[in-house]
Amino acid sequence: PTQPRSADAQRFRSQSSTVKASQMTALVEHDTVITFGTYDLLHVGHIRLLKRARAMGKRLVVGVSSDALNVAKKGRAPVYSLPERIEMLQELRCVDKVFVEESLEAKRDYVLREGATLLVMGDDWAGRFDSELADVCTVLCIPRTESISTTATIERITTK
Ligand code: C2G
Repeated sequence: PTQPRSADAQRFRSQSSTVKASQMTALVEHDTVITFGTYDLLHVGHIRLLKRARAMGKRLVVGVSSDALNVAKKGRAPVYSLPERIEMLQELRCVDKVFVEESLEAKRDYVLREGATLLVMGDDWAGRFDSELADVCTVLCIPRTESISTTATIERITTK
């Protein structure tokens, strides 16, 4: 479903003086925006990232990490299984398509396959993919939401 540009997008754009000149092309409206992640114990930090990414284009495609990839990335299995994580993401208004991300190294293939021209990630990934993907899409890393994470939530619950 296509949606009108949200107030969140307007706000983000109006803060664009914090975006480097090299990233200004990211502020042009894109057709397909892509992002990746595990999205385990879905929380407000994830939602804000997805909403902002969606606001930069006409559709948002999300590559959700397989359970095995999450073990490789974080050394533990996700709390929610892959089918559960896919189902929740698919129900979000800001998400148009979900596919499984099997490997961190396959970004170029995913970007080309999905026809994405903009990759948006949280700034914990800043500088990781920019040069590698520069010829296929624009890469934009946006600020993470402070003081919330899946890992911190797990710790909070398990230490009580
Ligand atoms: N995120 C955020 N604020 C938080 C937590 C997460 O903006 N407080 C963002 C992350 O920066 C990422 C997305 O939400 O862009 C998904 O986060 P994770 O589920 O932790 O996924 P991650 O391990 O970063 O996986 O190929 C790249 C990886 O698969 C990304």
